[in-house]
Amino acid sequence: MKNYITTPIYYVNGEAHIGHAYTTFIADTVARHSRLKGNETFFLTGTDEHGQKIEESAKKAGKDTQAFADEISKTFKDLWDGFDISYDKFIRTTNEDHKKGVQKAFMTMHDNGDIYKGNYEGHYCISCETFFPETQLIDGEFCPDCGKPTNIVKEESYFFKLSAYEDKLLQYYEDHQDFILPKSRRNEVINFVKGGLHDLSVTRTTFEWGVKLPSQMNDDKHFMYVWLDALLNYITALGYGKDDKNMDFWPASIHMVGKDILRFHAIYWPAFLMSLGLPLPKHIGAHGWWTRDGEKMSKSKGNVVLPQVVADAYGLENLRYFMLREVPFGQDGDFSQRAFIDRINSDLSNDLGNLLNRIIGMSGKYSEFNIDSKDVIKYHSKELDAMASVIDNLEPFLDELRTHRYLEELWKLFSIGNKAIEEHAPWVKIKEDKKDEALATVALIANILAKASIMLSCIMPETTRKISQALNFTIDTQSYQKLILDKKLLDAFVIEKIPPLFPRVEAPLMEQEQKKEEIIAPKMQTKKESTVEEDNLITIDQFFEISLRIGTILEAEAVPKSKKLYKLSVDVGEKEPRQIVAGIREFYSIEELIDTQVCVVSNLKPAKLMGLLSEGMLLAAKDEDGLSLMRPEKQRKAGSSVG
Ligand code: ME8
Repeated sequence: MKNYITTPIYYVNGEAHIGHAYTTFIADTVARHSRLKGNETFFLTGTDEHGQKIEESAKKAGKDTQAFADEISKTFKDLWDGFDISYDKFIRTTNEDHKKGVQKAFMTMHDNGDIYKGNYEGHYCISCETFFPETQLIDGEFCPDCGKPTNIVKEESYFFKLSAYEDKLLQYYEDHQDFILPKSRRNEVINFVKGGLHDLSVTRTTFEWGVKLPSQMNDDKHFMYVWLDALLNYITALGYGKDDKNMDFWPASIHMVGKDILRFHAIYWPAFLMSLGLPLPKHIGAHGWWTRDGEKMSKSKGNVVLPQVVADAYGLENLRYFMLREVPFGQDGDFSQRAFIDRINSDLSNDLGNLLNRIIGMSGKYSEFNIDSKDVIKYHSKELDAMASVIDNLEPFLDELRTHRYLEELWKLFSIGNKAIEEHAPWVKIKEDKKDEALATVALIANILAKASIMLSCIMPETTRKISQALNFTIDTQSYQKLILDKKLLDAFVIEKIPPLFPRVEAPLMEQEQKKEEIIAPKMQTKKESTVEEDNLITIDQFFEISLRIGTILEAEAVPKSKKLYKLSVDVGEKEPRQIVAGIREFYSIEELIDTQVCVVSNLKPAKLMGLLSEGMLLAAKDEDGLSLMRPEKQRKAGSSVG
């Protein structure tokens, strides 16, 4: 069987964080397990390098766009290489082969009657590289996905006839119930399609950092919409548009993505593929968010946890285990060192590590490290049956990407082992002169560890390699066949003493985080039981991270082409007044603002609204009847702190 597994191609607008690592870890796990089973496997990852967002990030960094993309793309590749991610190809959308493939696809869709020229006017979010209808905007201005201001873009554009695919898509979801994983996300996609699909603008004339239209189109003004360009990477990586060399891996077994980009993968991408006459991927796996202290982690927010820093502190494979065990697939998870340390100490050190240490110790004492499975069936058929039933039921969890359940079930093997040691107490059997029975228990544990290691190898490849080395066997397709499928036992061997694999961790290891963790740890540990209200509490320190100041409005003018915005000049006690763009025009006249005081969030990252820099935000209360600015009851000096 051929399996094709992909990660999203990551934007090169910043370094990878643990959210990106999570997607990559799951995909790597699926790819490794597929190879273990003897399937021909192609695992793709890479970087998404076109579009306005990248162009602007490069400009901000004062770099040439291609040089900037090269630099950031390399940080992703280096990270995955250092993490031993088993990808077969790292694709970059600025590669010539990819661009040719995109042009071929565009031409094919065009020739099939799915692309036409028209005009587009809409609210565009550069950060998400997406248009949104006015009805979806927050306060008529802001992006419903990332909260940033949108810009009104009016331009000539080529459109893809997405609307023509509504019924076909709905039929496909109906016929393939497990197309979207977890299944709980199906309805969200189905409802979106049922709500009506608009044709999709697939070219832009407002930027040039993208793939040109095919020369046959004779239209130099237009560049491909970055999502059309990006999604096609999944086939150009296989040689589409060049030599089709690896197209026999198509359709993909799974596109692993975060829930933020499910719509692109479950709606747009299948429609593009239908237009190209290609089969659709078998599954789209959409996982949840990793948050940091309850907030979405993202490059643009700057609250990221860097995977290399965590891996250096706690170990790469501990991190893989933690991320895949801690969070039910599809749900959001919070990164907490406390929870991480608990997993290392209880699951890895106590359950798995101790079992290995115990049999190394016992076999050393009782049989000079010799282990022989010959009497295991005689004394431990109950445990062997229990073990077989756990293993028989394991793989469906991985097929559905439910890694937390997969690991939870896998850990039952260690419980079987620990219970057998307590029940059979080999040290008592030795004293009672029942050496065969004592050694059978030791051999049972060795077999449990061997089988568990094979099944755990996709998640902890290096750790399980060390265990298999101690147990004198190799984890590969043959041992998978023998010990897992054929349910055989290990041949007699001499166990190799190895140092403990999982030293206990007593305190947070990421220095700069220690203080913060101490404050948030109790909340994290009780998270599952706690109420929503408790989860929303913040500490006084967190409150004081926000700088609130009294500001005096010196000037106000309406922002052209906007019904809602004023450009204000506000004195917040600094040398120069600040420019603040505020969406209050419907509620206040200019006269009602000038020379009055307001409350300003003064340490907000500057942002652009309608192309104007805004260096702060005014506090206001809003309900269905209107909006009121928060003002000091009596005049205060400009710049006075509020709190
Ligand atoms: O969307 N938690 O690239 P991107 C969990 N180039 N996963 C997260 C995460 C978080 N906080 N933040 C990011 C793009 N991710 C496009 C994709 S594919 C044809 C084009 C992961 O760099 C998650 O997998 O913004 C998400 O879908 C992906 O990174 C987005 O990466």
